[in-house]
Amino acid sequence: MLIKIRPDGIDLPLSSEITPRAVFESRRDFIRQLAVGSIAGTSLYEMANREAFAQTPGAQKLAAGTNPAYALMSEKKTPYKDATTYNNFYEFGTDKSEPAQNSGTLKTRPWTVTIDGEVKKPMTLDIDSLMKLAPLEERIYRLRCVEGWSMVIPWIGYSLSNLIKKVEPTSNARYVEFITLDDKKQMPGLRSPVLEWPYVEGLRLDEANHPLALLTFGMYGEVLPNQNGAPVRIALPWKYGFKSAKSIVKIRFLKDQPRTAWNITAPHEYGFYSNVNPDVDHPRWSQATERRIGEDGLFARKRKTLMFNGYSEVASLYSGMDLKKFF
Ligand SMILES: Nc1nc2c(c(=O)[nH]1)N[C@H]1C(S)=C(S)[C@@H](COP(=O)(O)O)O[C@H]1N2
Ligand SMILES: [Mo]
Repeated sequence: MLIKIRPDGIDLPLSSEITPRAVFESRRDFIRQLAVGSIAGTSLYEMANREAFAQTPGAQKLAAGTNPAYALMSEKKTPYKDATTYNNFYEFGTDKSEPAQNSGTLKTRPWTVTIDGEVKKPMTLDIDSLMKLAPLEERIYRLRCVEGWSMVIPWIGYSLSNLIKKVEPTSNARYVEFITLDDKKQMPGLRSPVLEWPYVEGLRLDEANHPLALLTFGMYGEVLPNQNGAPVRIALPWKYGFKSAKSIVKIRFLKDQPRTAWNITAPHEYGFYSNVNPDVDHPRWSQATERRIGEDGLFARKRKTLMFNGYSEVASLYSGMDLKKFF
């Protein structure tokens, strides 16, 4: 076994020398399928991501074309299985496996989202009307959790800016707050005081208007599974995962910076901005590298974490700001 050690100490096993059994078997299946001609209509790209397409039987499909301007095509998608069984959603328990096990009690229809505060046109929208407010598109984003792992997920939604335009923020609006459902009957985790409930998050208005900020209704070609934040969540690929609030019931426009769930719990560990930044360590661990979920195993290498999680187009939002101070 040859393992190249890079100067930065990150192990890079040569892919040609490592063929884990699962990969070997999936290649064999692939060849078998070629032989019986069952892959007609399936792109090579899909074949290369085949385990990312194994979805929940009976799940409601949600079709949307991929927007190539916002799709990481060069990275392998996280297998659907991992993205839906390794979750953070404390309203359903703090173990990674608990949201998938416990979120069956979440009732996602009927569901309304209220948008109010500093807007000229406050509104309460039924989830299905909200979903139709702008054309849905698929975007393949990296999601980097502050805990040091990442995934590559094909989300379905539209830029939050579409909704912001509809409600017409007043000149006082400088921040946007996202508020998650807070119902003990549906969310057993609310009985535990790990966080202050409801789960709240927030953005500066210009961050919320950045085209990357995705109001998200689906993933992997289907409506969001409950454990991933059904029926609507936000996806902010340049920020740590906890900024992307799930199961949103209220979006409020504010003059002042809102409090946020993790900042309330541990203010010196989690700031308001929480941009992915390999140069600012968490007080208890480094943020320099990350583990890609689905690549675990003896030879899985750690990836270097990129500034803004690789989304350098957001840098201008923070020009002139000391990102060590505003972490
Ligand atoms: N309401 C709510 N939203 C939440 C969380 C949560 O506990 N409650 N966890 C956050 C964290 S820490 C992460 S990493 C992402 C995980 O999203 P995923 O499970 O879809 O990958 O959701 C975020 N949104
Ligand atoms: Mo996270």
